[in-house]
Amino acid sequence: MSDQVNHFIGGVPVAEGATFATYDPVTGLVVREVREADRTVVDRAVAAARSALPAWAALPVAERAAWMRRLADAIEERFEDLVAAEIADTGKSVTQTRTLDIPRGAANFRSFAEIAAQHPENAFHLTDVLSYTVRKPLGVVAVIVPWNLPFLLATWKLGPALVAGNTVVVKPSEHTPGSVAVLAEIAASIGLPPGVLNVVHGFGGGSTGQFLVEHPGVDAVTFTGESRTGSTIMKAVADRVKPVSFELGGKNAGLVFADADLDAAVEGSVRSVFTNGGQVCLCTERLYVERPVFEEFTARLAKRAGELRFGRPADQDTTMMPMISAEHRDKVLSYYELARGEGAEIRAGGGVPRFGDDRDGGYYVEPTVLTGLPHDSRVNREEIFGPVCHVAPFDTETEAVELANDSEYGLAATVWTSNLSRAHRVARSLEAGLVWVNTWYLRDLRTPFGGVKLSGIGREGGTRSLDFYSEPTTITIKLEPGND
Ligand code: NAD
Ligand code: 6OD
Repeated sequence: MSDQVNHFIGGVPVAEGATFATYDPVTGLVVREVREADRTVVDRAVAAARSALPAWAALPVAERAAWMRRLADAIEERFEDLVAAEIADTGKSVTQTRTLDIPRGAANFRSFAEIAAQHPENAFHLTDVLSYTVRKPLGVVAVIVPWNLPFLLATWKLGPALVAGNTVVVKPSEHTPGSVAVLAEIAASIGLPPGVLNVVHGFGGGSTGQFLVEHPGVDAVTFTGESRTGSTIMKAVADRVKPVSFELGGKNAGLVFADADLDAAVEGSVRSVFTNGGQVCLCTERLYVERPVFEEFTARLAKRAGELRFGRPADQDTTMMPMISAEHRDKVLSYYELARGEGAEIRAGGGVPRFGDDRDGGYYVEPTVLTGLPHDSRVNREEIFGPVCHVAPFDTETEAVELANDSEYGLAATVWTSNLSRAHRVARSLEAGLVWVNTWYLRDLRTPFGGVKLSGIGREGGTRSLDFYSEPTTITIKLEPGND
């Protein structure tokens, strides 16, 4: 793709609007110039989606599913372009990008093609009454996504929205326009009907994102991002009572019991705390460890944190990536300072790595392990979204569950134990949409995905996604008795 990112409306690139720069998190240097969609451009995108809607919605689901498979195939053909675009915007390691971010894009389209094709309509029969439901698309759906897993999260919503018969206008994060811009090229190259998938670029509040969600021609909003932004969007669409699906922030707990396989718990926690630089909504930021193993676990986690490798994205053994922006790096560092101020013991990290090369202009922070903070400290309450966790001891199972649940968020949790009954009992007691036992971020795309409390509204995943992206109409027929 070129260094200039344009919108994609009605099947063609649109080079309109002021431009803004994006920056390479590895070096802080400019990556590309991006067009910012103003209200006029957003109008055009919504109009294109609206005009494509009747024909797309009228296609048999099997044909829309076939389009989803073609998109998946084409993603695999443009795999390396997508990997390059994602790395340029985020500074992710090539290893992660090749194994998680881009393959999940293809899997998202392929899975929802299968799920939609097998999704039955309901029918209910009483003696002389037959009721059944038919599903219709919502219409034009606005898809607004963040920067941490740009391609994975956009396609996670596009797959089900499109296969359900909606047309979409997607707005990637202002930090990470590249991979969705390649997806637009892919859509054009396979001849996806113009207007079915439209892409507009720009910022959020006071810019493209706000213009899009407020637009009267948008029938529903599906959003992934910060809880505060979710709340703002909810207010913006309240007057029109638009359906919303929100996947929001987390302050996820991990519980490590003394009976756990400690090697697995340490390595699993290294993944759950530091993957993607801790910039995954599912990452663990609060670890509670049963007292007999607290010291050993914490020491081993801190040692492993210190061993993570700040290589270049292209190096196969890179395991630590930069923060997305200077602003986000400063936010994470402000929590490291706050932790010091609140009296934390810094068991690993706590600062900024120095490289002596161009990476000193990038947005790196050290992976950090903290102990010694009170449960109600801000560091333990607020989502930081960086490579950092606080570890605290607990004495009883009840206490562990209470500590984990004492949060405004409720997205994900991990439980490390070798006691099967405890695993079930604790998992059911946790106030979280997702609980992983002896693993982390293991996904089956057919399962409901989402959070409780400040972490979101609704569930996507499997048929739940199709339920959100469509409206059922119940048709009830009074049957004449004895006429059959
Ligand atoms: P963000 O809320 O700042 O931005 C997300 C998207 O919303 C961006 O495209 C942004 O431009 C847009 N936006 C911002 N303000 C808007 C407005 N007023 N109207 C319309 N659009 C607006 O989030 P972020 O910083 O990009 O992402 C990090 C956050 O996302 C973290 O809180 C993380 O936990 C959360 N997240 C949650 C999940 C999940 O599945 N629950 C997944 C990934 C990220
Ligand atoms: O794996 C997924 O489907 C998903 N929605 C992940 C979200 C990750 C948050 O950063």
